[in-house]
Amino acid sequence: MSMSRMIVPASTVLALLLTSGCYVRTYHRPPTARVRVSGSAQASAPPPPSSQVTVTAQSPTVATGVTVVEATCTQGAAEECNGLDDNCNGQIDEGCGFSSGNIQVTLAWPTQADLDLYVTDPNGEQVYYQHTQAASGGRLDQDARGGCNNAQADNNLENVYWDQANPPSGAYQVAVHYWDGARCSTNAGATTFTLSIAVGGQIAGAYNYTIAPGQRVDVASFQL
Ligand SMILES: [Ca+2]
Ligand SMILES: [Ca+2]
Ligand SMILES: [Ca+2]
Repeated sequence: MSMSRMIVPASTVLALLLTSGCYVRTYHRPPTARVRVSGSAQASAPPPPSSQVTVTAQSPTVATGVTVVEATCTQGAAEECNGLDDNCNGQIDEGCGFSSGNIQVTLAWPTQADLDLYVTDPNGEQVYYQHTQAASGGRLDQDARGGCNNAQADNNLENVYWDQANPPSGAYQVAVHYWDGARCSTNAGATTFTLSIAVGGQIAGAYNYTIAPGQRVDVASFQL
């Protein structure tokens, strides 16, 4: 819509209003104030969520023996609780009771072994089952199969995430350990796990590795 405008000096407006008996309230808008424009025709798209704005990662470095899983996701597919992003939305196993965020590292495995996920942040602070909250914002959802605990809804997934807008920059290291403190864990024998890393709403890497009881493997590291 367009309108023609006529510029009238403020003093003239004031004089007219005073003579007509109207009360005039004036205020000044700061020169930097923003004006909100409504209407759908020219409305711009809403900004993306903060989880997808600024954070990117260099391609993770992978340890010897770790197999890189090629992307197999399908848009619209059902998201299974398997340590992979099945529906290509950049979140791993959403709907399985775990949190996501600007960084998400998810470990899944198919046996009764007690595997443990360790993610070390750029400050050297390690997030794992005995230290589930880091000062940098890192969180571990649960210690799956902790001491062969079967009480959890899903006993074969561990998930570490940073859900703030800007996790600290620097190097992150991801490791997995096979707890061998009891036969209820080690009876499972060698176990092949799947681990995925998502950064800034995109999958940075997905991996497989066959781990033996008592072994610890530094799966991957990545840099923000
Ligand atoms: Ca997903
Ligand atoms: Ca999945
Ligand atoms: Ca565990």
